[in-house]
Amino acid sequence: AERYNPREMEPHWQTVWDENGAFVVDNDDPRERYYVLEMFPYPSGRIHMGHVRNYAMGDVVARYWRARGKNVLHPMGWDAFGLPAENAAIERKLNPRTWTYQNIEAMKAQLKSMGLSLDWSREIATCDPDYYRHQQAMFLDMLAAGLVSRKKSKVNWDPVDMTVLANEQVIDGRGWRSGAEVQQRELTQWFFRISDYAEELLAALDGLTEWPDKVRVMQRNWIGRSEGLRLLFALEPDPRIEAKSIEVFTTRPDTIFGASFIALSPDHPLTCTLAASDPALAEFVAECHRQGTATETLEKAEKRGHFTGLHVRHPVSEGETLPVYVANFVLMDYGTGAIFGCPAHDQRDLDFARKYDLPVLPVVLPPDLDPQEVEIGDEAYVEDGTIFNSGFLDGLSIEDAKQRIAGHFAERMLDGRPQGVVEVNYRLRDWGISRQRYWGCPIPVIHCEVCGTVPVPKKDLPVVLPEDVSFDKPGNALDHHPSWKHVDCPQCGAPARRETDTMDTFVDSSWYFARFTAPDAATPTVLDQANAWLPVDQYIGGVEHAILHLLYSRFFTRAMKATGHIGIDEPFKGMFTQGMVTHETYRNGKGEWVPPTDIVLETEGETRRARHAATGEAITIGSVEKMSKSKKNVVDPDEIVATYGADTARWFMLSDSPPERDVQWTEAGVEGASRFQQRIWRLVNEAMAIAAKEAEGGAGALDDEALAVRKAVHRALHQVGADIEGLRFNRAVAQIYEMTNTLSRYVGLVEAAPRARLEVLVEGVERLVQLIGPMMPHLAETCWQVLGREGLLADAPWPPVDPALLEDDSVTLPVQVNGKRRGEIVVPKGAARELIEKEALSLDAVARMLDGKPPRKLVIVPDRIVNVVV
Ligand code: ANZ
Ligand code: ZN
Repeated sequence: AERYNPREMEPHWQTVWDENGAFVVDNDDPRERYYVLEMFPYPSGRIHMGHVRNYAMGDVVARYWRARGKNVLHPMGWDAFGLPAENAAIERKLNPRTWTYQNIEAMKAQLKSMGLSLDWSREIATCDPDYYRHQQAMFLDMLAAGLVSRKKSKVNWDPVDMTVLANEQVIDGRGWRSGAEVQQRELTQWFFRISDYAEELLAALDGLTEWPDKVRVMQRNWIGRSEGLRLLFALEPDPRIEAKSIEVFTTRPDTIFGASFIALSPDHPLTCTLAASDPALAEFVAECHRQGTATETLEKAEKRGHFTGLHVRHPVSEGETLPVYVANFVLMDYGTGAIFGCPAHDQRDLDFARKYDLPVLPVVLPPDLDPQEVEIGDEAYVEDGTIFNSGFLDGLSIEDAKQRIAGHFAERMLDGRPQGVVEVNYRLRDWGISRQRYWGCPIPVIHCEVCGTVPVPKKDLPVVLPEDVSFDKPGNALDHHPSWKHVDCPQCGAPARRETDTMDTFVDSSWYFARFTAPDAATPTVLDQANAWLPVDQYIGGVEHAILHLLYSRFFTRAMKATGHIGIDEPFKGMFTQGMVTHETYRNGKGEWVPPTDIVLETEGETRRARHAATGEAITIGSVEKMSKSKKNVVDPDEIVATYGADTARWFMLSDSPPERDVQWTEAGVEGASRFQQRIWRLVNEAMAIAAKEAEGGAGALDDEALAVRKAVHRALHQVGADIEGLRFNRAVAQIYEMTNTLSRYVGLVEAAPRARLEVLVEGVERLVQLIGPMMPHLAETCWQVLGREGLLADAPWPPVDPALLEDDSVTLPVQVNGKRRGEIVVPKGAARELIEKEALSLDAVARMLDGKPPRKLVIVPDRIVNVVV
């Protein structure tokens, strides 16, 4: 046969599937439902290899369950709002909408060239008013239900880009794009009250048994529940202030005897009061603000403070006082914005104490040390131990000491209230969704001088983004628009102003999976349909979304439930996070990155060398890294599909490593995959050629060889199914390789053989074609035709496994002589005593010990063990 030509066959089948509506899903189909979803892409312009890997996996799952007779929903859409579109608008003078839709079109063509079994009739773009109108409607419902609030909060403000930045976008105190020093501003912002759900979001993690443990751990840490104590410290009188006490939040009240200072946040009210008359303190506070409040920055930054001149009374060590500092590492929006420092048992406190020469008193004794052996150097002791140096807490465990001290302070009064109150705290903050940006979903609210903030009446939705925008000025183009924001108040009719903030794009992706279940509905969801399809049976995406996107979606689903748009709590039943696609890196003599396409690799024994293809210059082979533009080690999916075809790319992506790990893209690997594709093609054609010739041959009994092949085929069927269900794609691929080897060997034996053998071969080849169907669907569909099967393979059911053929029918029996193991024999399962006896006694070791005499006794436990007594 001719070589298989993917360039011809792949587009052919894509058209056939399309024309047959092969993957269009009917909501009224009575079969059991299965919903598989890959995280939808941002329309950046081109798909990358990470997408290929992600969608190849999802497609295997979709095609498999489809063949298993389920009604499979496998949709695709576009996470289409966001900053890059605005940047393109500025740089290229393109309207963000035009840019976005051009990209969608280009990427859709790329996805289509991959042959994914997607229901394109349900395509969604989040920037489409038909999508975001429903988001606006739900926002209003959530606002009415008290799930949305508007409050003043500290934000990172980039004075050049004139926008709020997320903490993650502040790097070393500077805006990630502009490089400008970020300022702290108080802005009134819209928030989703996700923190109201902190406990529930935490507790429900236990039920997500089909999620990776690491993702659950990350969410747990992000929610960050801690049980602590609010504790009052009595202030020594000071003429500058009126306050009589400082309240701190601590999770380690057991270390109170080791306290050596108090630290206030730069934004603490007391700090503000003092700074008003203390220029040095005011300067310190300003410095802290320049540094920003991003967790990462804070962790790396040097711990610094400024002494206020105030002191508090030590709450347990009679007669002692503690100095009060303002410190850069204390946040205002956590706990009370004030802490007590115990340097011996907290690293930040220790760094701080060393710098300002404060006492370091250990109060937790490590399990295997004597008190006099304890010494704190540069490292705080944060492990478990027994309390010491602590008066009435001495000898208690940390947990017991916490209880005891909480009880102690609960009974004491200070400043008219109990000195200590137990409190549960969460790290999780409310979700600030206001963005001072054009290309996002408008927040459907109107500000009226008389009525305050007035929701846009639902009949006036959607609030549509204007298209005639200009990006000449930095900042929010919506705000600059000459007319858009000027409206009449829907309540009193007075001239009023539209909210010009748009929603964080994470809102858009927090419910798209629900919209897919009824993408054309006039309401955000159709309750019955959403409930029938959801939760998503298998969600697949990058681990980079393990926290925010997944947490927001879990919250939003609950908020949708509270407002009657859905009947479930958890959106994703099964979650899978795939590894990254990596590639070697290359550098030239000047240390510049060189793309793989410019390079020729040479192998000489163990050593590999690289040359520049055009100049011949020696190239250094560097480490294997995640594909990234900056290191130029990216491989373009389009080029791969054009050269090798989509099936080869898909196959290679699935074959080389476990799906949760990184996979290294190599040219040798793709070529291997491509060769395998041809090998299957040859095998199928060879088998059919023999079949055509031998069809007249006489029938015969199934001989041993044929039976062994049938067994191998059914074992592979069974295993590949189990591996796909368990998302062990690389193992499924390995099974298929093995099966192909078995069948290739068998082809030689079948020639001029009885008909029974031929049937086994044809069955085997047909099963092979079905097994590669989810992975290499185009090749499989072509082979299906060669096999002369009716209809599309895409519509064919998954082949059944004959359980009788799975049974292994030989057993290995250990053979003992006088209770000591001397060897083993392999016999058919349920073999007769005579056979076992004969085999056991003829073992060399046994024969030697018998020395020609018959055994005194022979114990045979069938299928288990043989014991010879001599
Ligand atoms: C005294 C102490 C002693 C603390 C010790 C720790 C170890 P988690 O577990 O993350 O909740 N803290 C409290 N409020 C803070 C704020 N606004 N900014 C920065 N740090 C703050 O952390 C709680 C601990 O972090 C608290 O317990 C407090 O320090 C600090 F050996 O109090 B601890
Ligand atoms: Zn009004």
